[in-house]
Amino acid sequence: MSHEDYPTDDPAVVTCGLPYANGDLHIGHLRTYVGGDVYARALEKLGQQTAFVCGSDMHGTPIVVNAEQEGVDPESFALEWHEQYEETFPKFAVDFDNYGHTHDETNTELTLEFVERMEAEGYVYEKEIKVAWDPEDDQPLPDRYVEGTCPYCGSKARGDECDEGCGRHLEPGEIEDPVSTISGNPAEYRERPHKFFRVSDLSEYLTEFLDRLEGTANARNQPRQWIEEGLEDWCITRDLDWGIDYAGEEDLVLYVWVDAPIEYVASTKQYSERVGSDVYDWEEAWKGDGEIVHVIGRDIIQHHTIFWPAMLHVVGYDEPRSVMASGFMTLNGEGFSTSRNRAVWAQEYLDEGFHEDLLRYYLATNGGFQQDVDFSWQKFADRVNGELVGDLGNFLYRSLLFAHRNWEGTPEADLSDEVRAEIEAAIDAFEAAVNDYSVRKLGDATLDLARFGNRYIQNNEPWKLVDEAPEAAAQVIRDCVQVAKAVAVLFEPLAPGKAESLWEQLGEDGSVHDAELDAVLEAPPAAFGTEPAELFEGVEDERVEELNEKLEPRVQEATGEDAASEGAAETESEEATAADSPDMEPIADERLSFEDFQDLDLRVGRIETVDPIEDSDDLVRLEIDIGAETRQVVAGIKQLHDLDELPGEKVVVVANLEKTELFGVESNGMLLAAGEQADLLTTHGDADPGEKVR
Ligand code: B3M
Ligand code: ZN
Repeated sequence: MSHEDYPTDDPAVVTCGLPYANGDLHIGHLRTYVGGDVYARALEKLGQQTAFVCGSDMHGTPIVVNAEQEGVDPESFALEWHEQYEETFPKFAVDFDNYGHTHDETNTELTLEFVERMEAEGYVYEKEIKVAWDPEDDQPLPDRYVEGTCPYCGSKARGDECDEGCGRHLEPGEIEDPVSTISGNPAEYRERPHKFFRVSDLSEYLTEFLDRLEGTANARNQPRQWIEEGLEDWCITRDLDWGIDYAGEEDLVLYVWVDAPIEYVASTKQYSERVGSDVYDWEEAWKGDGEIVHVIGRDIIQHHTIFWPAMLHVVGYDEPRSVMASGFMTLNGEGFSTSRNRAVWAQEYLDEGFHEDLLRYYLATNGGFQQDVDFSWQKFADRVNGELVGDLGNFLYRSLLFAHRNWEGTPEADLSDEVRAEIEAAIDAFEAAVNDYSVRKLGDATLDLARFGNRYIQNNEPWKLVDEAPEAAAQVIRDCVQVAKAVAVLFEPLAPGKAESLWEQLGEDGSVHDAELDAVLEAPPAAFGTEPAELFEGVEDERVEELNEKLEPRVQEATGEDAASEGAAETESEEATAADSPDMEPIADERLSFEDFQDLDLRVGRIETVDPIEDSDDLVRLEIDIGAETRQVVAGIKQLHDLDELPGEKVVVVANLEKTELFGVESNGMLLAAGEQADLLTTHGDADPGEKVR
């Protein structure tokens, strides 16, 4: 990969996957929007010109099927949700520069241009294919109108995606044993003429593209495999009334996945038209040399790394520089479910009175971006109390209050070299995190600095110095105020509201949003703006109990329904849980004695280094601190994790397993992991490396 580091001289576009305008948003949905927002803000901190855009996805069967169930027309149904999303995102400080939708004029026009161009370049052809049909209702059953079995992995699948199994996009006619989701009738297949995009011709281009692509590792590894298996052409039309009409074909609309990503361009164009192309030029971004960054959920990697770059390539637009694909979110260990109310809703979170920044922090930093993340009120409280209140809030409050009481603001002194170096290191870490596409490391950059601040004030004890050596005390506190200012700037992408309050407390002018990294080391004003106040409020145990009591009945009911409706229709990809899976391994009948279990020596470990083993597709060599010693362990996680994100992670290691050798490398222990994505087992409290797991 030969891209220049950020900031570059070219305009950047950061996009988030378009939400289907068809239902309430829950906090699981927010993960990619918060991730995108944090990333876009961080780029701006570096001075990179950035447009952060998104829009509602108004077309396709996800909308039609839901609208039909409610007895309303798809357009007004989708528009209503669109307006709601437009209001909801800013409440979480997800501030898109433009939020459009796929049914507006800009997108419709651009989409028609794209398709015309694809045709003109010879990439579109017509073919008779079999499409699912309801013989009783005599109507076609595109995409989410059918359910059946995935031809690739045998899992239950719906319409155009294998949402509970291998995650593949499914072409019309591919799903086996199709059944109508509307009538429950078994579907038959009928021949219909459809349009196809010759993606199979682009394997070579796409292979090279993937070698250049930055972002999370999952966004490169999965598609490489798909290309190796051979790319099929892509059906780009559907027998449907709702969507963008396919020019010249009365009964056909474009497949929703054609016009949806084009909204990224349309939304940028709308932004450009609003602010003027001298401020932001969408054409330079999309047809010149833009830095295009797509932030998505991992279930739509194929669309963003195969179909979309293929389209962009054919029409002569810039290819994405990066795709950041997040892992899934679970709630108390299981999938969110909109239809079964197994969720903490976005609005509900706010109604509980929590500041949006707490959730932003949790979502952005609880694990690497491509790792699956679980939410529970307890874990949320632990992170808020431990890091935001304990590390960050504590440092800020104690140092600023002390400054205020003794000097009524920032004491006069020069910033010490030691602290300057520490702040410079935090700036470097911030820049590295942006170039690594790691929102979690962005958080670490600030938290590590705050932890340093706490140690610094603790070791120097200015409260002891203030009477006898006031100058020495002034020096320490002057340093601390600079650290506080650095925190305000560096933490703004994650916690814009809280950073703004801190900025005001420090007496700074303007908005911290507009402050770039070079402001970090500028001297803070002498007088504070407001009396220091605690920035973060802790979440008490009783509060957690109360929140759990509210959530628990819903979770249980949804889980109960799960069991009752086994094999019945699922409608959401996020509902995929291991418990639903038809091929879940049965629990062994034979029992193990407690003594036998005790023979297993399981230890908490902390990953120190991770190196891919060359020539092996899957294996990596890890060094893991297990307390008494550091162990070398070989594990098959190369494709499944962003290796850069792993150092520092706590894991569970089988410490008394016989040594073995894999690819010529000794493995002295085993990492515990669950599921096909090798979700690594960890601990959630303060267990140190070396602690026994019982
Ligand atoms: N509307 C939602 C999803 O499948 C879909 C994203 C479109 S992004 C161009 O997650
Ligand atoms: Zn499958």
